[in-house]
Amino acid sequence: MFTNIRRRLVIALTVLAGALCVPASHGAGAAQPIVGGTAAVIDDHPYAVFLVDGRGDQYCGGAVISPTEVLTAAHCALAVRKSDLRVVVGREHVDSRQGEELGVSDIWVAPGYRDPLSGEDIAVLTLSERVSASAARLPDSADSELYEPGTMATVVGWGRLYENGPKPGRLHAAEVPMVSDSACADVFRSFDPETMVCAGYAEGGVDACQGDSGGPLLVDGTVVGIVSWGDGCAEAGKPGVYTRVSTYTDDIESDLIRRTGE
Ligand code: 4AZ
Repeated sequence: MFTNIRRRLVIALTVLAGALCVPASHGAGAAQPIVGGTAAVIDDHPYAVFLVDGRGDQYCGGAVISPTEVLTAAHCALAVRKSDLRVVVGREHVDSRQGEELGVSDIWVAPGYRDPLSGEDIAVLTLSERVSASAARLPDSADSELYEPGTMATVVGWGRLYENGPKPGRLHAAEVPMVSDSACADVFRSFDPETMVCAGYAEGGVDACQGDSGGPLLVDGTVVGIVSWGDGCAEAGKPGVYTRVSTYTDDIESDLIRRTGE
């Protein structure tokens, strides 16, 4: 009798453990968040913001870098009239009312920016009010170890689950390894190691995608990259291309000091 109960208990616990241990992945080929990532909690990425256009639609990402500044891609900052652009801070689900929405009082765009493929795809939005969300760190201009090929980085955003696929409507995060400049230059003729850096697996499967632009690529909480461009999403042999943030840290910090004295 006693052993029977014990055996049932063991069976019940085994079933329960099995249910709890189902992997988060949805099987090969299934659509996954960002591409190949998982749903993420805003409290784990409090610096992560999204940009909405005049119709209130999410179209890009960004990262809080100070109480009044958001880092994003130049092509995101210039896509919408400044008076229409709103920054949403602290909201995990696009359709919720969590967090806050702020206007933009000023936009700094890298002076040499023309289009993403030419590099310099970086901008700083000044928010109309201060936010309490904790900021992501900027890399030192000499922080080369964060860019070591193979270093694992996290990309977060509200973008598509696969090329031309649906948007999940919530924050997702994925892990990708940093790629060497020479490997990236072999793939993309317009790759510029001064202003860009690549990340992704040789076999593909994990990547940023449409709508993730402007969002951060982080190593240990430091924004090493900004989602900029790519050839499709998560294809084998085609890493994502990010703006190399360390090239601009001095520019961003001197601009910040000039305008806010902080
Ligand atoms: C985009 O269109 C986009 N796979 C962003 C990132 C990548 C591709 C496209 C990288 O916003």
